[in-house]
Amino acid sequence: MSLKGNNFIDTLLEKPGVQDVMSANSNELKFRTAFIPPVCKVFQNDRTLLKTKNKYRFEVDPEAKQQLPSIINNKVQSIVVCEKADAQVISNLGKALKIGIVFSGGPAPGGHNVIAGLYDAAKKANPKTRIYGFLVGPDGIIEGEYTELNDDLVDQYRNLGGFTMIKTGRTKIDTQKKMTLSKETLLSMGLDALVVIGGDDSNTNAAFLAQELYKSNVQVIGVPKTIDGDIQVRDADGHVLCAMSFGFHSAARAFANSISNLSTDSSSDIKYWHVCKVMGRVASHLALEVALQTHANLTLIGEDLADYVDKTRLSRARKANTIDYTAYGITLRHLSRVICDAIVRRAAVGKNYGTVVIPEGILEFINEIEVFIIKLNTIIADYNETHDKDFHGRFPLLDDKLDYLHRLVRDAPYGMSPNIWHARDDDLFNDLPDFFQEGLLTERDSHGNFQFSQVPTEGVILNLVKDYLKILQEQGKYKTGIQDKYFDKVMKQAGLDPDVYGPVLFKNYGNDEYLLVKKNIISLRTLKTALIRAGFMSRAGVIPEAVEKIFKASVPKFKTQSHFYGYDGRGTDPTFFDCTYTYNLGLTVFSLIANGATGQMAAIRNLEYGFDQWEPVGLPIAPLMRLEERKGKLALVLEKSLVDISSPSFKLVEAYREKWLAAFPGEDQYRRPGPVNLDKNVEEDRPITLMLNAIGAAKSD
Ligand code: FBP
Repeated sequence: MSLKGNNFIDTLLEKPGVQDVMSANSNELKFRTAFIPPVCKVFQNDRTLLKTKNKYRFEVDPEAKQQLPSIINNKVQSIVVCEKADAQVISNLGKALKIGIVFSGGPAPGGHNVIAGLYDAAKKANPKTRIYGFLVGPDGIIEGEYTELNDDLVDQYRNLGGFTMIKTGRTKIDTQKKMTLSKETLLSMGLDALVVIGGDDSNTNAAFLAQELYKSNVQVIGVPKTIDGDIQVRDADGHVLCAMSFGFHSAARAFANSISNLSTDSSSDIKYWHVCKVMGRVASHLALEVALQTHANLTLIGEDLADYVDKTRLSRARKANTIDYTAYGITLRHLSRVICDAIVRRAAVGKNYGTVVIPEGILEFINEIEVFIIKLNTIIADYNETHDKDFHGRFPLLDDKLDYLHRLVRDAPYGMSPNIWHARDDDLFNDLPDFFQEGLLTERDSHGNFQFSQVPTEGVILNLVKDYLKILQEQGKYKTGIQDKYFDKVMKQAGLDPDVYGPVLFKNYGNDEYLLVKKNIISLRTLKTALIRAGFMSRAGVIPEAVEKIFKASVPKFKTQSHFYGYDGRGTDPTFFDCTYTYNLGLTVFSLIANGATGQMAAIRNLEYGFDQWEPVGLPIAPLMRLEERKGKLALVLEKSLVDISSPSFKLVEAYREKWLAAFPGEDQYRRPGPVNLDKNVEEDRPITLMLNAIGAAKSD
């Protein structure tokens, strides 16, 4: 678009420096695109081979054996230096190839570097090799939409975040028709290999494509991508083969930087509780890393809450000689109590502010909600299977959807239970606020997954928190602590004796630095009653101004700001760790392809240790697959990894909870991770979660 024609602008543009600062080519961009990530030792050699590692074993699901027979016996392969290259090896490894690459699922920082690594290695092995990028995700394969990558395109995106170069999409190749169309595209292009950069569902797709294309000699290689960090691979004996998917570190660092800034703001302005929902569809890995990066006052971890036991209920039941099953696992109500407890305790030391981190997928770990999610998934999937129009198309409005659910109960034949939606489900569901019902009924993604990012989880939790805080306030249990020095000063300035008023007003006068107004004083009226009873004033008298001021300061104000950290961190530029990790993943992909592998996922072992210990490998996808519920049915998918609550990283977060809550007089314990930097001297060189787990697992001498 030309800017010419406006004299004022034309003159400005001619002035030195103006064009430069108005250009999109920022210094950061120049620095990033010129950066060359270090490569693992094995890739400092021109030729690499694969070495089978028989020591790793997997417990194979019989369903995977049946559905993926050609790749089920794949083994872990290590990339090794080709020591002696005879003519045959040289020709094999230097063949001109045609390779297709596709992004699948949500963006994750570092994806462009996987392409750059593959491109560099492939072109170095044979400049005639051609690399094609399928456009807008798997749809590009199904519809045959692709572009050939060249130096200019690849160089433009080196070390940059997003999947902008070829875009991404969430389509799943899950029907015979889509599989046939995909196969037609790949065969008509004469591809030797397809690279699928994706999460658990996309790597599942890669395995099925590898099976389908096995006889046609088209190799398929997966790459573990997802900011959620839930692709982590261990063998049956617990050996870590892939400690983390790429993109996780960068997203966590971006979230952490923003949340740390909020902590700084809230501890300056001392006015707001910042409620931060962070992405991670199910697993709470991102929330855990954010906790370690920021030391936020309270971080909820879904996997930990699922393990929650309500000890009060248990002991009440024990006394009554009964069993209270509702004491196991957390409910929304329990959860709001946990949060309120933190708020009340900080208020008691004068801190009516703070930061709370809530993982996006927390609802999955709350019993009552998880049941709804599973039931509604099945109802929607059943509807879609038996009708021409899909559920959301047929019932666009919330009322229509609710009416359908009511009908499931109403029209059920007498005495039979024909479906999974019962009158009790209907009643409980009707008690939820509209916006939450709408969220739970939201359209599932193409893989049948519940879209947690679409549900205002933090809103639901906050409403419950606000309600309960009101109750606690009425019960006189939620008060702002008044610093003793301040009370002393205010009273003396008014000519009143603090030692006379103190014991009447406060329950801990003379004992603590922060003074808590007595439980029964919850209003000016009850304050007056207390003063009359103490003989400090008559019924007709007026509360001394200083005393009223102190009382008002003790009434907590709960003000919140909600934030959702997801898409922003997903789009951040990659950290030094992710830049290096992904570039080496790209090199690994090429080695796997050049050496004939298929049905393997490129990975780097020892990510949890220093760079000099990294070991590029190919991991067999099929043996990692398990049956999981998708679209209301059991389907084979790559197993998701959840936060291990016995891991050192979680145990440390648990141990530091009290410290980070800082419900004591004095400074908070916030940590400043700083922005994503691409500088290994400023940024830590790997996710803190990985570092701690590795240190924690190491045997001491
Ligand atoms: P992937 O598993 O595809 O990497 O995506 C993960 C994620 O970023 C989740 O954290 C989030 O719940 C979801 O994508 C959001 O999806 P969408 O982009 O469809 O809104």
